[in-house]
Amino acid sequence: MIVVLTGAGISAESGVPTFRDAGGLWEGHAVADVATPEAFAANPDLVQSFYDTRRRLLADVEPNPAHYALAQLEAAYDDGLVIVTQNIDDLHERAGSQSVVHMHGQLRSALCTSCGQQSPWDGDLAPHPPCPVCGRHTLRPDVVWFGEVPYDMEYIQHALLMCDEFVSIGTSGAVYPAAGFVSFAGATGARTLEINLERSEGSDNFGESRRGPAGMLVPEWVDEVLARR
Ligand code: BJW
Repeated sequence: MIVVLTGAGISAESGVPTFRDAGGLWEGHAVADVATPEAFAANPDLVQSFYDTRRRLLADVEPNPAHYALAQLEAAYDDGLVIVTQNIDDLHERAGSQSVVHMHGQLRSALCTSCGQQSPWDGDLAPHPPCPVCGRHTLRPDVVWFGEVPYDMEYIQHALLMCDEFVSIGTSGAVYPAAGFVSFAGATGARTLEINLERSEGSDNFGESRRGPAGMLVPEWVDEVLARR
């Protein structure tokens, strides 16, 4: 089985801004200033607006060759492929991938802080619409902020234990627990490969690192995997 971890870099060539590259600021705010429960408590309208803007951007972007190559691999690879994405966009699904775990949540979902219900959501949250389930005006973006526990960790840890190959694509390796997955998978004997535009904070932990744009390197890697079956 192969586990693929994706980060903001895989969606960069689709036009989705990354977090920590040059320009990775939103209206002058660093990600740490808008992606925390404390920021949301202090300035909910600012934080809702940050996510409303990104949700609207989804309508203007398309999957790129890296997303499509992973979907092609999943369809053709009999030994199993799990994509664990830190991204909250839906570009993997729109490319055709089915086995996708969104460990940091999803833009197209709202979470009610009163009743805990997750609801599919495509509109803005800044106007404080009511929760479709309990009616309270307490919806927040269904995303995982610093200090919160990522989604589906048990499932991810099991997949990491079982995999023969772990591939990380387009992530800076700056945020845990995702940054620790390579060590976890490597300790159980999995082959580990990093595909990233530049050297990342985690590069030294991988058996192999390839540098370049995901839109070029991921299709090449998928061709290699399919050729060696
Ligand atoms: C390209 C490219 C191209 C560009 N092609 N490549 C020490 C140890 C362990 C934990 C901690 C620790 N200290 C603090 C912590 C906790 C904290 C943490 O990690 N802090 C760090 C600052 C150190 N972590 C947490 O709080 C997490 N929760 C947690 O640990 O709970 C405890 C627990 C865990 C497990 C079980 C039980 C309990 C939660 C972290 C939540 C992160 N949330 C965000 C926001 C999500 C919503 C949103 O999208 O707004 O997630 S922050 C932001 O960073 C977002 C991203 O998913 C995440 C990672 O960013 P990513 O994807 O790596 O993007 P970039 O921009 O950093 O990098 C892009 C890369 O792509 C670059 O390298 C480019 O070069 C490359 N690139 N173009 C290929 N074309």
